[in-house]
Amino acid sequence: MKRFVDEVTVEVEAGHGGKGCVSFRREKFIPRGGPDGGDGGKGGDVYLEGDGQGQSLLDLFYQRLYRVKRGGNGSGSNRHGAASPDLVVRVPLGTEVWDLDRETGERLVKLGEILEHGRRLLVARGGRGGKGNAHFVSSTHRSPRFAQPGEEGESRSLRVVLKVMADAGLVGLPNAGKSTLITALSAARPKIASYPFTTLHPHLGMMPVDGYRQISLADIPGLIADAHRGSGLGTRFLKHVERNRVLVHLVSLRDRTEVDGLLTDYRTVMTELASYRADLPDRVRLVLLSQCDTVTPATAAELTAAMRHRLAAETGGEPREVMAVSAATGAGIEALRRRLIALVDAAAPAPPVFDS
Ligand SMILES: Nc1nc2c(ncn2[C@@H]2O[C@H](COP(=O)(O)OP(=O)(O)OP(=O)(O)O)[C@@H](O)[C@H]2O)c(=O)[nH]1
Ligand SMILES: [Mg+2]
Repeated sequence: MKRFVDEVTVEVEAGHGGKGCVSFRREKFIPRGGPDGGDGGKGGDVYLEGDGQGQSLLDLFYQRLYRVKRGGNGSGSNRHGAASPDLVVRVPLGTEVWDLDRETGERLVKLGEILEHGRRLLVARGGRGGKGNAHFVSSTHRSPRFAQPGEEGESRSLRVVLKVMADAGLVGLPNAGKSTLITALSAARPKIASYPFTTLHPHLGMMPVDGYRQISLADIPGLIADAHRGSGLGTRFLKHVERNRVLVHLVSLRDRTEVDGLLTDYRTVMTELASYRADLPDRVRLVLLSQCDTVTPATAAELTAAMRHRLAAETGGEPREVMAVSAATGAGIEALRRRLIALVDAAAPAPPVFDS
């Protein structure tokens, strides 16, 4: 994928309204026609619009200024100026928008967030057109020689922040096999390699469900101990976990013969999720023991059962679901696909994100 941008500041300037016109009817043989100056046209608005295909804010990184033309001026014979067209800037789902103080760069107020394809958020309103002198006739004022100028369009400095939004997010330590798995489930092609932190930013993939529907998956960069304090890729990417409805936690079986090692890996990531946001561990609906082809089938089965048992004892309540899969051989992948669909269907939408 091209460069990934998840935070950018842009300037938006809606169109000013066109000027109202001062004009008097001039017709042959009618010496003193009445006022007939038309109104100015409205200036165009600036909107951000959700684009379900969008993956990053790269376009906004390259174009930082969005300015709309002013509305057309009114003219004689009561002709109104044309409204100038609105400007629509497409952004990926999960984008939030803040109004910035131009002086200090501080965030003043959150203007909103865009979570649905096609949903528009007004970020700068165009000015109304000025009224032409035809509006100002009254019994005492038969021939007004004034008209309104157009109203100014709003102008703002915006901080635009993307928190990747997906039905299911894949989390785990570096090298757990998240990118390999999303490649097996979707057409996404993040880089895969045997060194940690291969994935440097989230990748979205679409897993087909049937002809009409797909489930979005997010491959999130590896998390390590103290990620919430900034270790590894740290908080930069933890924010991309927040908007996933379901989390799938990958724990690699590679070189494992006992359940304790798996539990250590598992807890490391769960602790980071909880430190970032207390309700994130609950969103982990599925623990995947990945790379199961690297151990014997008997070991894989044994460790899966042991992990299930230990996690059930740990939570004391609802047992966590545990499955073994191999993205390399395809073992367990079909079953995983079916479980993912069911889990996403059963999950509530992700709760509101932190304003960070
Ligand atoms: N044998 C086997 N190897 C796998 C499997 N899945 C991943 N691997 C290997 O494990 C290594 C890490 O895989 P990645 O998919 O890059 O791991 P990741 O979790 O995305 O890692 P980061 O991006 O660093 O967080 C690569 O060398 C993969 O080829 C599997 O199912 N079986
Ligand atoms: Mg990866």
